[in-house]
Amino acid sequence: MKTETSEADAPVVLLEKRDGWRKLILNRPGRLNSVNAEMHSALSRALAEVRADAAARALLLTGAGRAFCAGQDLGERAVSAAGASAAPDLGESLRTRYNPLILAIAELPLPVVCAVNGVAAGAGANLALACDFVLAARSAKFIQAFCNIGLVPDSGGTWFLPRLAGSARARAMMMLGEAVPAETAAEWGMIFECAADGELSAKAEALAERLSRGPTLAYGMMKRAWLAGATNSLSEQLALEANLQSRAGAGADYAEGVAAFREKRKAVFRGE
Ligand code: T3D
Repeated sequence: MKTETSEADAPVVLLEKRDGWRKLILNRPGRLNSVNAEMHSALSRALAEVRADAAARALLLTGAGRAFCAGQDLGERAVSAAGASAAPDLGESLRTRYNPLILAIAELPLPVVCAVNGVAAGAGANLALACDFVLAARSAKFIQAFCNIGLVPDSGGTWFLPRLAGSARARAMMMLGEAVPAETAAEWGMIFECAADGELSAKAEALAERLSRGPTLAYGMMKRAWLAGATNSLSEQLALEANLQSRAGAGADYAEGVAAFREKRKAVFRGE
């Protein structure tokens, strides 16, 4: 278990090792897991650790306590503003902290499951949407809270949200800043699934475990293709698919998958 310690000596991020997958927990429950500078550093290190870990084939992200994540720690912003002659450059904060965090998740060559255990607001909502599977507890809600404090949605919200929820719903969420319950988010296709509160953790863990036994190399390439598909022309995307399939087809998992099909047994993928 990783122990990134805060001033109060509480670990702000926990990284737990499971058989074939890793569990990353945002752990500032008293501040609804809002993200301060210390948590940014800890998350960055934890994600780099997962990426370098050859035994990690899926990642589960969740929050401790009653919230998933309330976005930027606004207490930290108040301190910065009071101590500075000019307002802090929030663009710089995005460039150096939030943007690398979102890219680290979107470009992690492993499936990322997000278990939204409670409210997900501001950058916290968009952190969830950057993951490959979002499961949310029935009592959870998603809030594009930025407009409530005079900001523009960030952390990929203007990119992910219209693609997932559709333009009309994305605009309403962003401009009204109202809470969207987990059940509605699932109906809209904004998230994968809404689960009973008491079942969320087990469902998300079972999914991470299942994914950790899948064709990891192919999963990583799927993520690349999805990202590239947002801007590629059809012919560019077809060319990319052909390149990725060359690599997948040369992999051990393809050989195993075809052999298992022919032998009428379940494939045992090694992720290669
Ligand atoms: O600055 C940059 O770097 C740019 C990037 C910005 C990215 C962003 O994420 S901007 C958006 C920041 N987030 C928000 O605006 C959300 C603020 N929080 C809320 O709107 C509400 O707290 C929630 C809707 C999330 C939850 O409401 P509720 O009623 O369940 O809880 P609460 O009572 O409001 O909060 C409980 C405690 O957590 C409370 O502290 P207290 O009074 O018990 O001492 C509250 O102040 C604290 N808290 C909640 N959110 C934050 C927070 N503390 C610091 N930062 C927060 N974001």
